[in-house]
Amino acid sequence: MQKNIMTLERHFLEQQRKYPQARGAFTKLLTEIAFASKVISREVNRAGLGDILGNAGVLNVQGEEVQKLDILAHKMLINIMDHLGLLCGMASEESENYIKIPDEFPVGNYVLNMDPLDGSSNIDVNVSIGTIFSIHRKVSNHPRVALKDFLQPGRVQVAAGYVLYGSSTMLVYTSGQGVYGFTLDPALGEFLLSHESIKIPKKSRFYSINEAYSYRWHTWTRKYIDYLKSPVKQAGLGLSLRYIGSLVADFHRNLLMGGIFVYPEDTKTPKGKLRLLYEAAPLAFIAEQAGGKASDGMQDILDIQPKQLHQRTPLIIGSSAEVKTALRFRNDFK
Ligand code: AHM
Ligand code: MG
Repeated sequence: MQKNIMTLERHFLEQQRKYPQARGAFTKLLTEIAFASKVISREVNRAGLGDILGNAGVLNVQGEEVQKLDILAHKMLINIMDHLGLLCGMASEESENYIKIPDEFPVGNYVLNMDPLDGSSNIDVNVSIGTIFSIHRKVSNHPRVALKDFLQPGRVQVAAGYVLYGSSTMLVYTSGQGVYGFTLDPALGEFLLSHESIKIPKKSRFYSINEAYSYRWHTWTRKYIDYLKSPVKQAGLGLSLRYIGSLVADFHRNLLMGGIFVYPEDTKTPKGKLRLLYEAAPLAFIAEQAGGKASDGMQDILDIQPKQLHQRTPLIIGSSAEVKTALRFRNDFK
């Protein structure tokens, strides 16, 4: 018998039935993020063409110049999300300050943190990139929105996810009831459930770190990576190195295949490079829901109380056992 085709909409309806806390507003919010990601996906797929048209001096249909994709993704998400009455504000990697909902629109009970298009070095060269998002409840008493609404630990996220624009477009999300992956069927324009209850494999196959920076690593990182490459470890596991330089793509591969991603603190970036609110925390939520682990070296990423919107953090994320081993090295060789 043919399997039921599970669209995102049907999945959300079923989730709503199972978990009454997944209310309509929340479902609508995720649905609109998915819609925005379809628009971004279309633009990403036409990126090369945009350049060709741009070079020919042609403007797009709105008569605007072709924009950089990350800015376009940022504007697209704001444009699709700001008037729905679901959000009270947004924070984006592309905006220094948080984004308020314009006065003419009502505010809702949720906050959206996002990296509209992550993997900037890969955007122009046709290599996988992604959108990362994180949703929190409004916590301040402010009638519209306050900084406090954004500076919440990852542990209280109500949902988080990413969209990977790769060989296909995939949306992976969690709302605390497991991790689900949907693949975009380009002909239907629908996300269809392709990965149910994703669990990160216990056995690691890959490690991901930018080895070019080894000259600036601290001792623990050098010792840990040496250990991963040692004959003893290799004999047991046969780990391979993969590093795309797009966090979403590196994380996604390790989530499905088993592995660890490390962007550590080092002499050039003492606090790491990646951003807590819209890169590390959402992926940490997914990692934990998939049975994995995420740490900054001292505590779980999800327990960090953010102090700034664009706060950076070291990130060690992936298969639980592998992350624990990395933490042992960090503890033993400070
Ligand atoms: P970005 O937000 O400017 O794209 O930077 C984040 C990206 C991540 O996707 C990736 O993991 C990391 O930067 C790669 O950095 P590096 O080139 O230093 O290894
Ligand atoms: Mg980014």
